Amino acid sequence: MDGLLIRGGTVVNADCARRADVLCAQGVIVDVGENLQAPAGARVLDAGGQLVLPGGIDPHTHMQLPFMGTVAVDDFYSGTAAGLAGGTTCIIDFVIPDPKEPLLAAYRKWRGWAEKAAADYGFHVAVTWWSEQVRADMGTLVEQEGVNSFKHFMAYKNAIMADDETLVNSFRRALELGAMPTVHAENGELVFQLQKQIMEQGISGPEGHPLSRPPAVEAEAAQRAIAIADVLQVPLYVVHVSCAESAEAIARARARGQRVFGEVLAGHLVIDESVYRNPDFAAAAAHVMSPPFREKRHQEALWRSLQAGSLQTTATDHCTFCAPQKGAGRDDFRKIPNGCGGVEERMMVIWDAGVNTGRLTSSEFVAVTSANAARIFNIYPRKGVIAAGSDADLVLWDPEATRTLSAKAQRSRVDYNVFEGRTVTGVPTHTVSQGKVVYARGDLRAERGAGRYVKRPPFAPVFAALGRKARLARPTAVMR
Ligand code: URQ
Ligand code: ZN
Ligand code: ZN
Repeated sequence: MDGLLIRGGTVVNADCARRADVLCAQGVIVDVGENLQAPAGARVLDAGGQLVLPGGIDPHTHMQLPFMGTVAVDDFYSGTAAGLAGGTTCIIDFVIPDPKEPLLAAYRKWRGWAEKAAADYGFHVAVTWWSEQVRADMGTLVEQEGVNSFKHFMAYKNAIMADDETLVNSFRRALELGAMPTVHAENGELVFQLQKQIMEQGISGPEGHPLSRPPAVEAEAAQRAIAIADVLQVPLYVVHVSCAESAEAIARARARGQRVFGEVLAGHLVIDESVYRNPDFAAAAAHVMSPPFREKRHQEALWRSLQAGSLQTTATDHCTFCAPQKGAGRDDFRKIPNGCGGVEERMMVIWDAGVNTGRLTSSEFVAVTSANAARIFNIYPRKGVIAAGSDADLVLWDPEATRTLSAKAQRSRVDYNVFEGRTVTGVPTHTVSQGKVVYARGDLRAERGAGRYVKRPPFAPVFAALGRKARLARPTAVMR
């Protein structure tokens, strides 16, 4: 029998924490309760009083993304392996078609890349252009491929930016299909013009990056996406909310009863914009991502939004480029590939800065690192909870142990760590994926190709297939 009994821990779910053993078999949780017996042949893992958490879900990664003339160095194997070493057992990555590239062709390409994944994964599919074929492909992706979320980049003009025609058509189509539209909210035209203006002023280094993307550029797009979703009565998920203004816009919309969800990156919660003033180009360029790291005051607003429940998930936007790749922008910050790492460090950073400071309880930690992403993207209770019948994705968590985060120690292939030197208290000691111990006290046994593609069902399609008069109706699906 391939069973695993995790004994002597405290199980922490988003709704409650209790002393309980966990029995797993054939990759699923069979029983959760006190004094469980290990069947013959089962492995027994003594949790020794540690916490037992649902495996982390990172709803925002870009493994081996082709972007800005290069390719992210962490692929689906190395990136998911790094995640397992940090307690994350499932990622939701992105299929990003080039403009005019058929969505289904891009989807098949990404599916091929992801076959090497060491942990489970799903895909948001980006809608980067619009046509009747895009409309049809969205239907195929929802009805046949288990995609229930579609991404829209409101930034990256002349590349993957979605204009209002694409946004409105795609949001409407998502509503018909019972899928969630998501947005990267930055006004791409403002970024484009501010970048040009800043270069003309003679500022070409990484310090120009945050200057060209002030909070107002993000807040405008967030508010516009919220307004479009409100008119169309479709839910909305805003990725990497980085500033107080966007978080407040989401809170206002939710207070009006609009179904808007928000995500915050571990990096935006603890790293500020001073990193761009580092005189060392490589160190500053290493932190170039969008939206940029902000002034410290935004961090408190983001933490309070997480505490208040107006932001629901934490992610990393793990999209890693090494120094030689970042060097493409040595004389022009617009050419620095945007992206940073974090998939291994996310849960430790959120625990250390969130739970140890009293901002989050351990159950709220589970909510924002796992359960809420599972609920919003409709894979709960398969993922996001320790309960009979759920996937056996678990983390043994030692709240007293410490680890110093560094590029030297990390599993990612990238050559820097945005959390460099941060010593955290509260670390994963074991990660269990599909009922197997894949990480144990530094010993990572991530298996290439062991990850499974996770289909994510649509929420109840609001109205039947095309042909009926399209009515604007409130989604029937219950989305917490
Ligand atoms: O914008 C994104 O989310 C992708 C392209 C990763 N890069 C980044 O700077 N966030
Ligand atoms: Zn983005
Ligand atoms: Zn991203």
